[in-house]
Amino acid sequence: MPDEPSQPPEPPPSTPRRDAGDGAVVAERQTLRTEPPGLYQVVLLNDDYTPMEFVVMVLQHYFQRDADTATHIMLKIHHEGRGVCGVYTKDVASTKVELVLAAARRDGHPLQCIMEAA
Ligand code: TYC
Repeated sequence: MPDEPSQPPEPPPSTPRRDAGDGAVVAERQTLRTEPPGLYQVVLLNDDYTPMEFVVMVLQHYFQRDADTATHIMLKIHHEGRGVCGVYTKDVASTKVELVLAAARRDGHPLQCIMEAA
């Protein structure tokens, strides 16, 4: 195999290039900005049929609340119509909503669980 001339590696095609004036083309350094992930609150809505014990179980099992905190949040939802269970990234919030709704439907409860931008 013939010796290859020692050339610097080509930048990837998407890298902006400019002529440095001496005929050489250099790759510009790009400042990469990554947006912080958006946060979403998972909210439970009140209804007249879902048992209080089931809502407390949901808050403990899916949102890692201790018994006292879960009861407090459940009563807040019961009296005010809605309550925040926790704040998560989009994928985590979406998964929690799906899991809570699946558990509620499995047990025959009409519990509503939604996510909204925090
Ligand atoms: N209001 C329900 C009852 O009296 C209890 C309840 C609380 C239901 C919170 C839903 O998200 C909820 N059994």
